[in-house]
Amino acid sequence: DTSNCMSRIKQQRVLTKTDNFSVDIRMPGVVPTGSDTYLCMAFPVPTNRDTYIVDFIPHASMETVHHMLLFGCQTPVSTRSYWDCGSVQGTCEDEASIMYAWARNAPPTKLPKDVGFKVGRNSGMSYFVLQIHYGEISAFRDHHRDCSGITLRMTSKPQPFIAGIYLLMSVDTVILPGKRATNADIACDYTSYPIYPFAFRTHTHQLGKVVSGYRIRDGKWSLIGRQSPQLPQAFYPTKKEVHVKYGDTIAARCGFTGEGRTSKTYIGGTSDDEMCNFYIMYYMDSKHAIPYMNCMETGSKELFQHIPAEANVPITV
Ligand code: IYT
Ligand code: CU
Ligand code: CU
Repeated sequence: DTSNCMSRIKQQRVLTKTDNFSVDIRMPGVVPTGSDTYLCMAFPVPTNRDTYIVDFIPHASMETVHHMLLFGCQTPVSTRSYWDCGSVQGTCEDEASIMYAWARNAPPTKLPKDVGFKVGRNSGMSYFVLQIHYGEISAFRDHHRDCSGITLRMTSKPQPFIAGIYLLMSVDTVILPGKRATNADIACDYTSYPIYPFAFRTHTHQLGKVVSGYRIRDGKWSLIGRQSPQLPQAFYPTKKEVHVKYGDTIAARCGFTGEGRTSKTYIGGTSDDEMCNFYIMYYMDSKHAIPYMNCMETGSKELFQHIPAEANVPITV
């Protein structure tokens, strides 16, 4: 019957329209109190139902913002309008998952078509937490207030592929003072459904020279990404298609130098400590998607004997 059919089309159109919406996450006009201030703000995910982030639109002033990170989690450290989240306070009480990174002078990566980050209170992601690292305080001499942030383009339409993050991190690296080169190695067997990496991000503090991530299949090492952690720590697009499937190994190495230090450097939260992180942003078939995975194992010496030489070559910036 025509009227019925027309109303169905109409309804669908309305649905498609309201399926898409935007969420604006902006600092509430802040003035950092010193150089290198980290400010965070929490924003409740606006719906209980599953929704998908399909695009990120950054709004950041180059002069004031050094970097921005967006996390998802269950319980932010605070729900005040904003808080100081430098090394001590942090972002979330529970585990935070990184979803987006903007860094000065780095082009931000787009999600591929049909790929979305799944959020919503039912999927264990109740809050967005925006972290902004403000650089030089001198940029605020004119007493302006900062409203930098990110607009999320969202949809309630289920996406064929779910975006996720695989984080490799070292927990026990010690860098000896004066020693020219120390490696932090991380490796885990991959035992889940296929993931399709499309971007990667490296993170260390001052002593990191190069971070490389690989898939190992039948003894062959394939590069997922290699970057200097001294360059803007954004997500960079992968250059080659390297899929990861059940039975593969995922591995990463961070190259550090202990030169210029007079005491041992450990993994930790301050800028005098170090970190070794390799983040893989991937998509996965939504049928069996796992949005976050991590690897904290050191891998065997024998395995890392076969790492490509490039992983030991510092990237000069
Ligand atoms: C000890 C360490 O390496 N911390 C890293 C990795 C990390 C990230 C997240 C650890 C946890 C997380 O929930 I997300 I537990 C670290 O803190 N990395 C920083 C940011 O916190 C994301 C970075 O810039 O990569
Ligand atoms: Cu920064
Ligand atoms: Cu760190």
